[in-house]
Amino acid sequence: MFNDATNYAQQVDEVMLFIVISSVILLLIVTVAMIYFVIRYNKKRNPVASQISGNTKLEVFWIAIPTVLVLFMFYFGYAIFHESRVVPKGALIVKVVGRMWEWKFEYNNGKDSKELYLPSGKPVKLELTTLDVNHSFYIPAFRIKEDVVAGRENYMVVLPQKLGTYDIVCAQYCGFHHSLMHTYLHVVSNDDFMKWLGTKDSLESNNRFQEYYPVKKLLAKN
Ligand SMILES: [Cu+2]
Repeated sequence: MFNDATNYAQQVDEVMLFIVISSVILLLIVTVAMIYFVIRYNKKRNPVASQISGNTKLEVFWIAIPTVLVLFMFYFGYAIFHESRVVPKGALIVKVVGRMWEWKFEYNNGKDSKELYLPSGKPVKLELTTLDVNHSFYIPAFRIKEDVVAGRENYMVVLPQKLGTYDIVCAQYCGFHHSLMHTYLHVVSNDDFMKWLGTKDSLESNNRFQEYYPVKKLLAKN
């Protein structure tokens, strides 16, 4: 379950596990108490109901425990969120452009690509924009997802630390071909990244943008 594709993927998994385990424990406690009360206080065993006016100690206990638990969940979640929002100095900046129904990545030397290439071990700021409707940029293996909102610039910070190819998907329903809005992230060594960045395989070689866009053309085809 745990993975170390980024600096915080493992932490996200740990928080998730913490939340799941504490929820399961609470569920068991509540369920067992419920079953106990149903049996212990049914009509046969307890024909006359007794009135209880309250129990301060018990009430403080069941307010304090969940409050502490929720604060813990918030703290761990926020700490990781914070990491994904603070842009470290010298971060590589890549522009991510969403569009019905695909992604485009622009590097500051003018190169653009349909698949995202990132060097391992270097912090990256992904600047998220859309040319049309709202999308959501999601890298499941990195445990990170950020809305790409029309008319607004959003961003995310990642530190890839394991070579490999990962899925990138759109996580916000954005129309007819939303499910096809998928591409790949290649985390490569720094040398390979520099080599790739220097080569020219531009959008012209891959015309899916034109194929799907504009929408009118697409609808006419069907
Ligand atoms: Cu989308």
